Amino acid sequence: MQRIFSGIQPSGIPTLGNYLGAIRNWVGLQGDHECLWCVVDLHAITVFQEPEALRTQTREMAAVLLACGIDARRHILFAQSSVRAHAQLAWIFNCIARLGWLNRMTQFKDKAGKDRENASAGLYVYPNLMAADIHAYHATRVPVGDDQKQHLELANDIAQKFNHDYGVDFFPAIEPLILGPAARVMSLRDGTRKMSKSDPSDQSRINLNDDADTIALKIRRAKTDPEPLPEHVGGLDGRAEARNLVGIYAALAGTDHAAVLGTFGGKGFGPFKEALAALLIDKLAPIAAEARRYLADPAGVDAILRDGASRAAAIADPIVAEAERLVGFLRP
Ligand code: AQP
Repeated sequence: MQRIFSGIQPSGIPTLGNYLGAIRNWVGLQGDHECLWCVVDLHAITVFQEPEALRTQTREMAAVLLACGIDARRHILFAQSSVRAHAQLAWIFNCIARLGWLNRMTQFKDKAGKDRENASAGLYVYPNLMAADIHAYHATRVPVGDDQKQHLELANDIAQKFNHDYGVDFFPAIEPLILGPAARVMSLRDGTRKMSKSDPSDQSRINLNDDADTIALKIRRAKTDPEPLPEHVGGLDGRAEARNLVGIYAALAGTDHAAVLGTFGGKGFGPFKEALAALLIDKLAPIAAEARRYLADPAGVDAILRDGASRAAAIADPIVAEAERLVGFLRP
């Protein structure tokens, strides 16, 4: 059985984008893989987080993952900072990765924006930590959104260089798993930007804990254009907001853009938005209710994370100890 590692940042409440691009696919992979699901708080602090908010968000993220169907008994759910091996291996990888490789990473350019000089050093070496997350477990498959493909290529380059420099065949190659029809969900306010949990505008996203009224209002206010929906998929070209809403409907209904346009094409956005809101509420309300049930017992969620961390460390510690031996650290 192949081992999977994937992570999600506790940098806010998880969104519909996180759900359709990642979490929903994770749940489906649990049947035939050995899975490690990680709330990546070390990654989250590459951008400043209020300490109390970070603690709360880490617990909330775990609760939402459990509510979505992540199975913490048969698999492992834990917070990244609780397993020291991630940071230990990341330092070694900081010394393996080349500046030229990191300079090509488009996510750093996107996230640092125009104010690069003021971005944290952690944001710059974020891909090295991500490589360590995966290689610390000798995981070979990583389900991610398509925006993360470049980071996985870098993780493979790091593994190859480590193996080459130390004359070993220690870190295996990893394979990205890009799943699902809605690989990229876009902002409700701007169809050219991805939906993000840290977007300053709450109206730009559906949060997995939004109640029915909030979902309905956000969809009603979602940006569109004055034309009716097209009857054919080609008519979505140049209409980023319409394409995004149709894509969300298709992903939630388990169908494709053409089938959605078969029903709603030629009509105005009004009835389509009403149907989309009803579908979202139908799919997301049970998740929000289940997450609330978990969060009513915060100590219970913390106990699940603690148990996950000790099982994760039992896998990662010997692998990272061997990497340290290969590098030449003396363990007197
Ligand atoms: N809009 C999206 N559409 C599809 N997939 C998405 N993912 C994130 N946003 C979308 C996928 O969710 C997984 C976890 O992401 P993350 O929390 O580690 O970081 P992120 O990609 O930076 O997500 P956010 O929501 O945009 O967080 P912030 O706002 O903190 O930067 C990944 O597999 C990602 O591809």
